[in-house]
Amino acid sequence: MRLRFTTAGESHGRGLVTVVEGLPAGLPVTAEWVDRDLGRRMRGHGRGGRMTIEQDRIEWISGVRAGETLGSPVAMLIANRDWANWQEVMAAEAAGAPRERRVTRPRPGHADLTGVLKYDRTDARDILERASARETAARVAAGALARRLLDEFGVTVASHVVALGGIVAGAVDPLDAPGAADHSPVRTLDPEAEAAMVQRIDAARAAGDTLGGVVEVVADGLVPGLGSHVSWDRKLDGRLAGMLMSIPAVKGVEIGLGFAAAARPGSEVHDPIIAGGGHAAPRRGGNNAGGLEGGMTTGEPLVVRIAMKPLSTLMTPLETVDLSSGRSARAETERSDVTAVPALGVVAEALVALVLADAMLEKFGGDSLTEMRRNVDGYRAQLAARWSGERDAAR
Ligand code: EPS
Repeated sequence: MRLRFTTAGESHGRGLVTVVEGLPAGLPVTAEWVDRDLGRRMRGHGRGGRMTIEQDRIEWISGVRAGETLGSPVAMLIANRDWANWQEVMAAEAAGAPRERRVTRPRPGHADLTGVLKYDRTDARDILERASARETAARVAAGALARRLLDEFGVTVASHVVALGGIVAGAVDPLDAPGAADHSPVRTLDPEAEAAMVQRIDAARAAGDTLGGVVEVVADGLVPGLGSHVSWDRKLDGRLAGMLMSIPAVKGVEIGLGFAAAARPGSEVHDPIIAGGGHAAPRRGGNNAGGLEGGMTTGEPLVVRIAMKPLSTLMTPLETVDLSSGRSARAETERSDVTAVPALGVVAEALVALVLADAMLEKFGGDSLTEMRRNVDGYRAQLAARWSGERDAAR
């Protein structure tokens, strides 16, 4: 792995920290660029009260000077504004003081119960503070830097909601409407479905319930050959699926036609390769593969769908056990969202950008952006030469 990142921070602690290592030197970056994605993650109909408290933005800690990366680890801090209300509860050192706001009624579906068993805790807050999807803000900050690198090479990553609470949006190619999803309260591109999704969220809120859904991420402008067929851990399909499955509440990932391909004969699945004739590169007669063949990008748009289960904090709580008495109880009703599916798209974009930037760095290396650009240009020229016949002539 060339581009590594790690995050630290509890949901109601002082803040979230992100460290990104492996970016080339000389990449122009601004806090505004990162904050734009942080802002996009916070929006969406169905979000809870926390998003009215926070104004997520980063503070550079290291790795950037005069607006450019140095090639050293980039560290960023996102302060939690809510920390002001939680300082006593979340204090690192509270000698002898009784713990406040203990959570002893674990929420089915959350990390609460298994976490307290595994980490030998009596207060599930010790688990939920880190299991909270608040951590995804730190990943979005890392992803914004990856997106900045991809942007230098004309690669774009976008997303839209294709299903929410069982309402399915009509098929739209997000590449035809760049940025349009950000104008929808549920980040969908189908206005009819949008109205129905908003209604369903309102009904779920009234019922104290939560909703899941499906988002699609599309990356365009990729060179063919990112990832590799040669070893399992270099296959891009697996790297994308693993990364996306690590998002809280995500239960499924599909690439291209995904599960639907399993029901079709091969003749209706594989995208024909159509000769360009003469000096033109061949083109593909479709993109059921979702831009990946043999664990490598084909150069067609990368299309990934991600399914999220409904959030596990229900305001009409489910049955659980009280850890302090061992008796049956109703689960904790910690503040939460009705749905975070619109935000999921922004988080998934960030993680797809991180995987793609890592694959770009693996193929094109480079300590500096200049060096990386030279390598990318060289590869592009090599590919172009193949179809022009120059390469064969030179052999
Ligand atoms: C989130 C912040 C959290 C939750 C949500 C995601 O803030 P708080 O717990 O203070 O309300 O709104 O977390 C969950 C849904 C969860 O299950 O953990 C955020 O910043 O995205």
